[in-house]
Amino acid sequence: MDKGQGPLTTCVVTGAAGFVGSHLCERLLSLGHTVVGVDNFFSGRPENLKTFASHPRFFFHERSVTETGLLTALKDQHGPVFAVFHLAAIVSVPYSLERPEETFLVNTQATLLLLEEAEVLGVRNFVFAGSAAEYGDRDRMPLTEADANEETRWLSPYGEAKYRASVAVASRRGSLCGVSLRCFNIYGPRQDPSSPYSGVISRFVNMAVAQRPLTIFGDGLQTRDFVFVSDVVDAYCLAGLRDDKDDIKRTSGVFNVGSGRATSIVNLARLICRLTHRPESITFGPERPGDIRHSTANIEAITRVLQWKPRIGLKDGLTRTIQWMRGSG
Ligand code: UD2
Repeated sequence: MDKGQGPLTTCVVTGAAGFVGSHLCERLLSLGHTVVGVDNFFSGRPENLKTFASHPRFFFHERSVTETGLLTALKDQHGPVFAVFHLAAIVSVPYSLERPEETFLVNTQATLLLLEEAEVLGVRNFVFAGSAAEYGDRDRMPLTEADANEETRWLSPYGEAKYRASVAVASRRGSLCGVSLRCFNIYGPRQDPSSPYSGVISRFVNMAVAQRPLTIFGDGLQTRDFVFVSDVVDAYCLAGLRDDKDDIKRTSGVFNVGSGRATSIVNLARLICRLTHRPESITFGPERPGDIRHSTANIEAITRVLQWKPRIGLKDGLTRTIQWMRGSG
C-alpha cells in the first residue's frame, strides 16, 4: 500500500497533540510533508509532541478550532494548504452528556465552519475524525456506513454531534474532497490510561504492567472492534494525500475504520495477561451504565474505495502497546 501518494504538501492537523493526531503528524513528516499542527491542549498533551516538536517542517499553534478565520491565518503564515486533517474535538462521552451545547459547538459547528473555510481557500482534501459512536446502539453486526442515519438513537451528544459533522463533510460538493473516517476502538502507544473512561486496552495494559488486577465492567462478553493506531494513520493518509481530481466524487464519503473482527473484553483481558507474562488476574465489577453490547465494523467500503486494510493484528498491536507502556511507565 502506498501511503505517500501525491506531491509533497502542506497539511494542517487539528488535534495534533492528541493520541491519533500526534501519530498522524509524525507519519506526515516522515513522508516529507510540511505539517501545521493545531491544539489547545484541552485533552491533547504536550508530551505527545515530544518526538517531532523541533522537526524543521513542523509548525505548532496553540489555538482552538472554534476561532474564526483559523485556516486563513494558517494559510497566510504557511502558504497554501493541501489537506486538512480535522481531529480536534471534545472526545469524552461523559463530558458531552454534561455539556451538550459545548459539544455541538466544538464537534459539529466548528467542523462546518472549518469545512467552508477550507473550500474557499482551495484545500484539496478534508478528512474528519468520525466515530463508531455515530451508530448509537444497534443489534445487527457488522455495522455498515448506512446504519447511522436520521433514525439513529444516539446514546450521547458526542455521537450525534460526530454524525452531523460526518454527514456534512461527506456530502461536500465541488472541488474539495470530504472524507469522514468512522473509527472504531483505536488503541496503541500514547493512549492515556489515566481516566475511568480511557480506552479499555490502555487501562488493561497499564494495570497488567503494574501487576494489578484487570477489572471488567459487566460479564466481559461484550465485544469491540479494535484497530491499531498506525492502521488508522494509514487510512488518514490514503484519504488526505490523494491528488486525483477525477476521483473526488468517488472518494468523498463516510468510511468505517476497524479491524472487522469482534473481540470480547474477557478474551482481551486474558490475552493481555498472557502477553505480559502474568497469571490471569481479572475481577468483575458492575456493568458500565450506557455501555453498548457489541460493535463491529464492516470495512468493505474503505477496502474497495481507498484500498485500505488493517495490517497490524491484535496480538502484534498489543505487544507494541505493552512495550511502550513499559518504556513510559
Ligand atoms: C468507545 C469510545 C467512546 C465512544 C464509544 C461509542 C474509546 C476509548 N471510547 O467506547 O469515546 O466513541 O466507543 O460507542 O474508544 N471496560 C472494562 N474495563 C475497563 C474499561 C472498559 O471492562 O477498565 C469495558 C467497557 O465497559 C466496554 C469495553 O470495555 O464494554 C470498551 O470500553 P471503552 O471505553 O474502551 O470503549 P467503548 O467502546 O465503550
